[in-house]
Amino acid sequence: MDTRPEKERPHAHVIWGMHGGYFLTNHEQMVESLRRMERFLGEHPGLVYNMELEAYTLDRSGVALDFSRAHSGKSSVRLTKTPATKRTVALRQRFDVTPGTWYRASVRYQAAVKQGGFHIIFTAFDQDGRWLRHQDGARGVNSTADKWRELSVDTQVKEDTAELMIECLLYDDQAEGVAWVDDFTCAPLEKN
Ligand SMILES: [Ca+2]
Repeated sequence: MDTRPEKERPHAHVIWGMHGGYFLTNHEQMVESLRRMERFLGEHPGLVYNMELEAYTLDRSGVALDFSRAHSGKSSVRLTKTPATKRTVALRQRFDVTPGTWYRASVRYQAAVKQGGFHIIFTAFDQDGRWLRHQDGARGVNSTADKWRELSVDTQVKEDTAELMIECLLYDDQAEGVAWVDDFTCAPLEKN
């Protein structure tokens, strides 16, 4: 992840990694990565990616680039979800952390959600990669009326924690609607 101070960072974007997580990167790399992902998924139609978290399956078909809406650059990422048992649609990234450190995550979003909600949330894992807990999170509004809004949340790493995951998602599995996300960032806070 990009650990430079926020004022030194370019606008951040997300790309899908081989392990199913999302990385922060620049616009060009995100576009290229999503095109590769679309090709790959097109060639492997039966492939299903299982997340260990709450036994939820990440529904990759719900994630797409949208060049019709952008907070920065030329596009945003569109998350689309219909009610489906134990399936979720999310952008997420896991990263190593040091206990005591504060992190701030922020995302610009638009939402048109009929049921459930658009959330940003941190999840903690121990040194063996085991799920510990959800911790700080925030919920967006369900209708932004085509305007960009910001959602942000701070969290401090607890003593038992070796990794954090940050994600924005449509939750819960019965959620229905669309959210557009852009400039999704996560970085240590200056007060560390
Ligand atoms: Ca963008």
